[in-house]
Amino acid sequence: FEASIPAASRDLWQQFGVTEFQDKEAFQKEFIRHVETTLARSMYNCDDLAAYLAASQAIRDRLIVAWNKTQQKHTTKDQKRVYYLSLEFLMGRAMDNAMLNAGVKDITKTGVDDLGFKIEDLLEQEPDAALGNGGLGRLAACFVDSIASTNYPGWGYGLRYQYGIFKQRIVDGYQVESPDYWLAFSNPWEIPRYEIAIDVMFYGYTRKYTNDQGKTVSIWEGGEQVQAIAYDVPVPGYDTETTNNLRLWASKPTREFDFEKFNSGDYESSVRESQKAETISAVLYPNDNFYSGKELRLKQQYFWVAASLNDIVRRFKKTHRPWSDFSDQIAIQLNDTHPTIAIVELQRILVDMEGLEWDAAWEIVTSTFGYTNHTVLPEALEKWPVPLFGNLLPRHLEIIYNINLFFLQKVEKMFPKDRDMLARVSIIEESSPQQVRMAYLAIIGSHKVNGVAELHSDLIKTTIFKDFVAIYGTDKFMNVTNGITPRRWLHQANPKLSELIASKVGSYSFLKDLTLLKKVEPFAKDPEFIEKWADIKKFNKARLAALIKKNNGIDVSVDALFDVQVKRIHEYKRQQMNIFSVIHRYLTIKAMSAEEKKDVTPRVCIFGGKSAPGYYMAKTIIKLINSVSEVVNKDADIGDLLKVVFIADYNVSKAEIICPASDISQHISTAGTEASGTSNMKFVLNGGLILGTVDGANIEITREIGEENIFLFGHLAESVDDLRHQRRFNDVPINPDLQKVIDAIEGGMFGDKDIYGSLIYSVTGNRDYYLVSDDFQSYLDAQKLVDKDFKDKTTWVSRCITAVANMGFFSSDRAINEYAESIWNIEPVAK
Ligand code: 73E
Repeated sequence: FEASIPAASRDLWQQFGVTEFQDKEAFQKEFIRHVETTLARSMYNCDDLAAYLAASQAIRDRLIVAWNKTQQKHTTKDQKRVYYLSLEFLMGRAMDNAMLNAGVKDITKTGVDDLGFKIEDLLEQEPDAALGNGGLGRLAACFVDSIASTNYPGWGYGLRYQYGIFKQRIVDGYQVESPDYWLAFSNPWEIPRYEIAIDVMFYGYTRKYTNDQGKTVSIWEGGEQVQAIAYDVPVPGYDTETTNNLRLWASKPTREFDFEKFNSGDYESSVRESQKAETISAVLYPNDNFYSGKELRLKQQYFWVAASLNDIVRRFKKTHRPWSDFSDQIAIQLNDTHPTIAIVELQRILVDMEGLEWDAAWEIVTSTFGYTNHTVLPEALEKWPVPLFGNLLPRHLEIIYNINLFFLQKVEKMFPKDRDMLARVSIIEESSPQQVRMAYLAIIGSHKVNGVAELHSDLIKTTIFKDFVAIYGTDKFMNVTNGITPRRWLHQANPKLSELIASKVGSYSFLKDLTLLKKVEPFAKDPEFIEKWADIKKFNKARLAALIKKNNGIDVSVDALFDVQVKRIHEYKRQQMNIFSVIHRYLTIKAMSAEEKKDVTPRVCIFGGKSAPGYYMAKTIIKLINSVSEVVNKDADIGDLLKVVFIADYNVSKAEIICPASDISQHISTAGTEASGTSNMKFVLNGGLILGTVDGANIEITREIGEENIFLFGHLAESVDDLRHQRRFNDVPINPDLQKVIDAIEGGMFGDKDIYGSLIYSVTGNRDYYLVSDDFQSYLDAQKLVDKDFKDKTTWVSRCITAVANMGFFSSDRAINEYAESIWNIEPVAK
């Protein structure tokens, strides 16, 4: 390496090399140094924000030292690595996690305490890194934590959005969005690498010419050019030296942007052009489980993919290995179809730039990529209009046509004369305009395709990808059930429960091997343990009650049953069914005598979640929840028997407060629609029970914790099509209890009924696509059972303990080990 220090000077470097602080005093020295130099403050003007920044700078230094060692080791060992390509990384806050994983939590806590600060106050200063929408982005965050914690050599690649997911406020019951400018006070958790700048092209045209060997080759002459600048976020593993990298790209104008315009005196328009470059990575698209075919989104995808692949290929070329070694050294995982263009980009690099033969290149490509599908919802599947695609990426479209040609030739041979089959599996959909089906391209260009929970992985094989199973056989399709990191979702979110568990396990080893939770199972019958467990739940409920008081001004009793549904607002997740059942409960209590009321289990119904800004129905559901909340909470007949709360701006940090505080959490998607769900895992791991449908990972959770410890209801996935058909073509009456609820809304009980017209129509009419009416009765029955069972406190807590004891399977460490063994073929790096 050219910039390497000459041997004669190296002793000095080693002597003065930076070391990681090991004790409180060393931390304090670093802290004060950062206050006084990095921040140019002093003990006379150091507020919580400055103290947070100084503490995080000290911890950051520590991470960087570990990061450097890890990267050097990985370079020397030169083992196969994985690159996880995700357009979303919903990381949340970094400081608490960094302290925990680096093992310096106590040092920093007492360290700042001596210096006049409370660690909790400093942690509160950090804005969430909210570079994701929901489950898909949070999964990527849990996965990079687990890859580091299990010592695999792996990097994440994503975009450094200047604006994360919008902030949500509730005004007059409606969602109002405002931008999330999370970088306002600088970001100590990233390292800008201005020297790693990669040119990325768009538009232009392709040209064929004959090269020296007489071969006809195609080249892409781009129009627009921008630069990708790398920002590295260290990802520390828990209780290990391994600190991996999350590389996020920011778009910048190229250095010599439009000199012609500049020189011809058109300065303003040349500056305007350059500003346009920065918009590429400016904002995260705020749609969850929904595809919107905007050109800027495709630009984001190509920008990020081109920069990442350029980086990966550059690193590979430094090893001077032959191209045939590529997939022995590199695995690339596609988090949904968002990075699918990477398949085409690698083929382009190998064929157009590096001169490989098509077949040799394609062999390398397909053995490098793996594709994870996260949804079967048709409205979420990416399809790009051919004209838009060909305009932005003309050479890539040509390559896709070639990939498709060779693929269809193969299919033709396997299924001669099956014209329908060819049309069905073609990457190009023959609509007008034609569309590029990204999921099909992803399957064809990968060696493994996986779903994210058993039911989901089965469903993709029998529905949306059925034909591809006929073509490739079943081996290519597999399941890796999602998981969550126990570091953030148990220890950080619920330190008291973690401590109680550690007292029985004997150590915190369960944070590295979650199956050790099994050791608390015998204590599910131990009265003393049950009491301690119950006290912790109460403490966590009080913590949430305080947040509710502060944010909503509502008083809730910690003795009530806390019933929580927090997740993106979506019709398929059925928050509408939940709020309808809350209305039903309200009407029922209203009709009770004083005597009857004594039997009611008091409940706090807690909702939270964002709607995509353009999703009218989801926004209507939010409005209804807030209107119901208004009416119910001030009704003197009801008192503490029922409270309804909508927590605004649900995000990772709030989830860390909410998950440990539930008695019941709801995961009630129409069967077959929620691919996995991961918050279901978080709630159970924190000692709450689930009220849910037979969908996604709920099924495997049931298998692990026992069906006596979960409240399941509703129709099964296999009946859904039939029920939809029935409703569409026959006169199926609407559930009578649901009808009463609708009458109440239409009677104006919750304000202007006209607001809810389309919402009501969506569950009546002859559609009810999400089977709200069909499932309503069994939902109410399950709710009743919950009310009854909650009265027996001891049995309830005992069930919670048993459930937690059996949650070991849902660690993201387990998921990562499965990916590593059966898809990536990588090994952990030895000490
Ligand atoms: O069931 C969840 C799953 O747990 C699924 O809906 C979600 O992914 C989680 C992690 O596997 C998901 N998000 C998206 N698709 N599936 C998505 C699609 C387009 C844009 C943004 C997110």
